[in-house]
Amino acid sequence: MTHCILIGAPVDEGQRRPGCLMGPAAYRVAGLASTLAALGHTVEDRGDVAPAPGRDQACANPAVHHLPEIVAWTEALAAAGATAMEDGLPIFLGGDHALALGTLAGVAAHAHAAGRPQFVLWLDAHADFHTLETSVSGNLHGTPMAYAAGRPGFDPFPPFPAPIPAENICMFGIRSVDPAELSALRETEITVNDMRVLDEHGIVAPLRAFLDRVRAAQGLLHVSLDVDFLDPSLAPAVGTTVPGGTTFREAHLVCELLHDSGLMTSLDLVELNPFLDERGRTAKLMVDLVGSLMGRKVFDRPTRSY
Ligand code: 4U7
Ligand code: MN
Ligand code: MN
Ligand code: MN
Repeated sequence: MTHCILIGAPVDEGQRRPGCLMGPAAYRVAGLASTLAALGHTVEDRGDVAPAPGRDQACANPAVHHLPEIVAWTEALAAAGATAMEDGLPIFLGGDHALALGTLAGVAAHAHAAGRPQFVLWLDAHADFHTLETSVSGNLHGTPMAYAAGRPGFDPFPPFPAPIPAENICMFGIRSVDPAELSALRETEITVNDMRVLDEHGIVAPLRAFLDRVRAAQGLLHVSLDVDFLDPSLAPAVGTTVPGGTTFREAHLVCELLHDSGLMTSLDLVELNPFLDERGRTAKLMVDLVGSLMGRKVFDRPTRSY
């Protein structure tokens, strides 16, 4: 039994297609709390985080937009995240992926204070490894992983509390990386399991290898699940569709293996844009994936399985 803490993060300013701000409401309507309760967990909904008003921020890259708002979100979500880590398992309901600038800062600060290494599992079509200088779109939802890894170029933001070592970061589902991200990633030891890796080796062996490392280090594990990790044919409610994403079963299997590992300590659900959904199917799929993450299964193992 886990104490699940729902934290709404209706961030919409990290990209240019309005609608992600409706994400927390859509997860609530799709039955996230009752799904968790039915699995035997306790659920505390802390409502939506409200950021302070943005302060003017200087930025050399003219493409970057809504920087004051995203800095304010980062501060508010880092505080909410670090507090929630004391009390249970925070589940951040996005909101676009810029919210992870704050959630990663919050969980990393908590891990640092607790003397535990922080790990990150990044489930996304994109690496989100831009700095404020390299972003071409200027959309800050493309930057959180770079901030958390301690890349320079985030001066307007609070200094990242305890940058996450590259060896502790693992990405799955990657299939759209910009040139500046690629050259930066090549300089790091971040594990990038792109779709080619998953096609060739399947999802199980690379995921187990990473989870074994988390366990051996007694690490805390933040999972950041971007809707576009899934193939857009399954999950249409997203602004940045990229073909060739994970299948229904691949996504559930990742969640099931994560549950069996018992290692996940915090979770982001990001990039859901309910305005683009088809009768709530993407919201419902995301809630079902959280069900798998939190222990739903057909048979309780160990049973005779085959
Ligand atoms: B998401 C992009 F150019 N790299 O920087 C950019 F391809 O949170 C996309 O993963 C970023 O959905 C996608 O704008 C951010 C683009
Ligand atoms: Mn993302
Ligand atoms: Mn993405
Ligand atoms: Mn997106």
